[in-house]
Amino acid sequence: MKTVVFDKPILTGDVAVPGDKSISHRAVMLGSIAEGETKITGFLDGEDCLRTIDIFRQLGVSIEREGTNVTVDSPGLQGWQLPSGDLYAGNSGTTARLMLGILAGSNIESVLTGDESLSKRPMNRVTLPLSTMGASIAGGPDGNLLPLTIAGGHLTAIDYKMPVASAQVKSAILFAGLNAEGTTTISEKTVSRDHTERMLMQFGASIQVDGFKVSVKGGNVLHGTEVIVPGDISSAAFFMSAAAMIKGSSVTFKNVGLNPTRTGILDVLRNMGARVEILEEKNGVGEPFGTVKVSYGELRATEISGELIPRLIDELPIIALLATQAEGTTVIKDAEELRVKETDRIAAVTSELKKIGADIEATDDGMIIHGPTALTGGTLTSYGDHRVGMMAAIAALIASEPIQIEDPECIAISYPGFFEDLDKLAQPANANG
Ligand code: SPQ
Repeated sequence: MKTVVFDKPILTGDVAVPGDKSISHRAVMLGSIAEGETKITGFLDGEDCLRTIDIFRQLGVSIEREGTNVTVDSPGLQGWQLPSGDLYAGNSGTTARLMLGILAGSNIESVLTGDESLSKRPMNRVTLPLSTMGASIAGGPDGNLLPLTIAGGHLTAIDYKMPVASAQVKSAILFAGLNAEGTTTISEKTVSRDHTERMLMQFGASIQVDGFKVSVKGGNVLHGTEVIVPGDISSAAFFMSAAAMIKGSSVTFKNVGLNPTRTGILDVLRNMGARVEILEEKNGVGEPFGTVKVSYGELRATEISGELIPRLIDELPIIALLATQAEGTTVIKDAEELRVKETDRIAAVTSELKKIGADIEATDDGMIIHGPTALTGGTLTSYGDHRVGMMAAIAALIASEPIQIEDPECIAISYPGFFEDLDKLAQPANANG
């Protein structure tokens, strides 16, 4: 249990949030699939990404890590060794789903497991298309739940139309496609985060992106390279939202990822009336990044739906809190995917914000929030979900009484150092001049 009492009225200054979780996972995965050395800088040393490293070490890949610098030295996927035990993905959906695609095309037989939350999350969105490619995956009801046994073997390319907008499904099939006979093509209805596509190009895969379609040719050997991981905009979103809500606040985010498939939060902050300035934008190798300043503005309600949803899916818990401080009714819809995250985020966010006085209701595919409302204090649970835990901590900044957070440790899944950065940014009002 952690009690958060906000006794400094504004947030101001600079912060460099930790490395992007999605990009960190993929860098270790592709570094391990590729032959030779991959050097990663800015790696996220959060719990989820450490589970990905552990799995590849068990498969015989040499991975050395000094803080956020990681060196992967791999014989390539065909040279991996049989693991001596189960491969444990912990709480990480990305690790589990992407590993299924990778292992399906290897020559390894292994068992993939996860923690209690991950063992309830659906895997058949990945195991069904992989089975069509010829993958042998057994376990759970119809291959839907961990633990799953994967016997790697010969795969055949498919042409797959994605029923859900999911970067994890897309990435799992692309990874399987690397080792399949023929060219695998995936069509999305709405573009989801494209880090896998960008990184496959960096590692020398034969990949083509054409609007909503991605194709990868099987059989090419990948070679190790250098990956620079920018700061995670999904982590920055918590302090961006705090700065937008607290009068007098202004925070500058350095080296933060600005991939357009992830910047929906900036569009929402602008639409709601916060001040958002891109001070610098660079096109790094593979991923754009830059410096962003977010300052307080008088907030108004907005609607968040359709193609915007995949561009900010993980930011919806903090956006719901933001909406409690906006004038009018904010509607979030088309976000039923929130129900199958680390927890049911529609139910969790609604129940926790209601406890402290928010006027919020859950719908099947989103939330409706009437604002502005003054928030009181109380005990909030994270449900073991890092994004709900951080939302609770930011709620404490605007609540009239202290907020206790049950199970705050889960925040280290994506943002180790979250409370230290919060302490650094919190200032007495006169610090802003
Ligand atoms: O890895 P995990 O547990 O699935 O993490 C989450 C998160 O909030 O950190 C979702 F719970 O992020 C997903 C994200 O929602 C990470 C991700 C990726 O790296 O590919 C894609 C999104 O999931 P999906 O199901 O839409 O593909």
